[in-house]
Amino acid sequence: MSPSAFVVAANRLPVRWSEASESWESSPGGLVSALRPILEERRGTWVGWTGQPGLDLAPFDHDEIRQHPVTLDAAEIGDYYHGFCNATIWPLYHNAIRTPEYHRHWWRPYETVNRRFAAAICETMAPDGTAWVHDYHLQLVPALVRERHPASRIGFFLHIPFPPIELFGYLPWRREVLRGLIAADVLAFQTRQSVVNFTEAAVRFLNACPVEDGLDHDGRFVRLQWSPIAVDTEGIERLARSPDVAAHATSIRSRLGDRKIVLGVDRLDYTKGISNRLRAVETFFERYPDAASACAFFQIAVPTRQAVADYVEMRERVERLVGRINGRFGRPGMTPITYAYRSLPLDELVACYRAADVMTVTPFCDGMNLVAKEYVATRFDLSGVLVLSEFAGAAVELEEALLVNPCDIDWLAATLDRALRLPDEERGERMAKLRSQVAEYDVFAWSRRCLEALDAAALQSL
Ligand code: ADQ
Repeated sequence: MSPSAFVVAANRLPVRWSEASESWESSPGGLVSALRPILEERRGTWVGWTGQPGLDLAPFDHDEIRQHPVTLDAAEIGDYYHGFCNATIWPLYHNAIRTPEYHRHWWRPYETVNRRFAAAICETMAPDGTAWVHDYHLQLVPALVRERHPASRIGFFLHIPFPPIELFGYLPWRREVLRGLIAADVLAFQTRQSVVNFTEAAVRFLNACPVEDGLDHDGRFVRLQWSPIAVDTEGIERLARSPDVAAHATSIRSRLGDRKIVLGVDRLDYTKGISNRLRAVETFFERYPDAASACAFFQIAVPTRQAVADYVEMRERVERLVGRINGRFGRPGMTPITYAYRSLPLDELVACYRAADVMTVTPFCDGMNLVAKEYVATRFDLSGVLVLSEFAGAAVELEEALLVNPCDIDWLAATLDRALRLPDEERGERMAKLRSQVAEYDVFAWSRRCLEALDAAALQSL
């Protein structure tokens, strides 16, 4: 098989095995749609894990994208994925909201799996090809690919925040991680703050030298780039305008009693601030008489990392809170909070966005948060209000949202009241500005921005 000039590597392949149809199905998502044209044009390959333990498969084509599976066994899924990725790096990079755990027996499998990904990339990529590596699971990969294919171009995109040096410095393998990343040609982050944080860590722990737009390290230049990820704005708006979605949105509204609808949509993750949001809803119902009968709060929680005890406990806590609030404020035929613990197909999700008068996105810390941008993309009639945490990467661009501190329950409760009573004119003006932001800079603009920087790195090295 001829080598690929362009390889994308991420923890997961963009396909899932469906038991029902006994075939691979494309995973929905903006990243895949943004990369599809580039993968097709450059005859690219996607390297990633299938999501199933021990499954050892040869490369195959799906939906015109070459899939190159990487095998992980059950022990590696425990130590590399649930351990180092999601119990060390995830909490550490999200401001240590949970205490990160540092275990040598997790670090070694992380190294091993990163080596396996790098080997898979080198196997499939031409020696002068381009590899675009994604996220915190694969931070050692740039250096490992560079070792074997020194003439390749390597880009890395971090989907989550890069933490301040006071936190990153705790990582026992901080130098190894930095050396892994700094071997890229372009390192891209969701926010300028992450660029600053990475620069400080590389200067302190690797003696890298800041230069314009990047760093010099060991005689090499690495470009640091601020590249906030975005959504397929046009595609989402098209769906939002479709008659089926409109009919579904109307039926959601009528099933919720034709009250004002406040929506929350998140993976059930402790970074997302779901409990605080619910506590704010409770305070709102306490403080503003009739609020519980005038508005319905709808929380959709997507199952995630269900094997991890912390996530199981969080689910119980959230569900207890929902029960308590409904117990306090509900009446026969009127449930203040509707809660769904499941993943939805995109058209149903968009119908929920269309049904919502107010969208609440209140993470304690979030690389970007695509839900906020998706909601805005669906508001073609300029209706709707976005309540957004200052601590989501999206807040940098979506300044016209009603910004909140998710730890300030009183502020959050007061903002719910304000959002529901925002004068039409102000609401329309804010939404128009938000919409021009997501229209101008969509997921295709994002991938162009990242890949142009990588192509420029290729020219510089000629
Ligand atoms: P996530 O933490 O997963 O991503 P987010 O940016 O909100 O967070 O993306 C979630 C995606 O899942 C959205 O595209 C949304 O449509 C989808 N989704 C949400 N609820 C759903 C539901 N009930 N059913 C089906 N789909 C649902 C990480 C980082 C983020 C960063 C992204 C992309 O943590 O900060 O924005 O990567 O870089």
